[in-house]
Amino acid sequence: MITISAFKWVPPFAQGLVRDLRVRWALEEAGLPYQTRLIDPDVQGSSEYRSLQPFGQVPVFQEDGLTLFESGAIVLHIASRSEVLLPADAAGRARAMTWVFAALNSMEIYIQQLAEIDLFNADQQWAQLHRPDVEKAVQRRLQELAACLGDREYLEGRFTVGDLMMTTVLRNLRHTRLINAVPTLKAYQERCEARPAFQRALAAQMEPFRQR
Ligand SMILES: N[C@@H](CCC(=O)N[C@@H](CS)C(=O)NCC(=O)O)C(=O)O
Repeated sequence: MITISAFKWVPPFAQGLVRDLRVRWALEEAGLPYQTRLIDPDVQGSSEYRSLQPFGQVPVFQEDGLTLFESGAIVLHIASRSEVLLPADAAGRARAMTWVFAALNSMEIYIQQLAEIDLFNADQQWAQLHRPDVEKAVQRRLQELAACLGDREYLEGRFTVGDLMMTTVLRNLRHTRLINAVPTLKAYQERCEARPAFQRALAAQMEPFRQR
């Protein structure tokens, strides 16, 4: 049985954003059952957990003696087992994987900077000075992504793991109006998040938070 790690609890601003969401979503799309290991800060700091995830973060993926960390690597590993996530043809697979890296390397690095400023450092002077430039960089990337998407439903025409990763990255802007300002992306994100597999993944992440 696949086991993934996730947090027992996170503050409301992070609920629905924690990176086990993308792994849960991939597992749901692939139809692979899984169980969760819910952890807290004590476990995060333990040598046992660090031996699975060197940085003490979630998610960790475990199955039959294989342990993986880094949500991108985990999601690609899951995707390799499902044509829902990765097309059968080699070129299609390569293009879908390219979008996973684009989401993580060309979008998330900017979006994460904005989230760090707004959610963790809003009262710091350096953050206030830096924010306009970071917001501009995010806006530029969003416009470029929207231009590339054009009037297609998904980045490769059909849904792939690239859309899954891109959607989870775009969600980190939910505290802003930046996605709303780009109607193509707003519709794209809504389309991806309407997938039943996403809804199941989100409900599963939120479940333990509600119990507290
Ligand atoms: N690059 C890693 C980042 C993982 C990550 O940032 N996880 C966050 C939750 S979304 C975490 O565990 N934060 C707690 C910490 O860093 O101590 C991945 O994609 O798996």
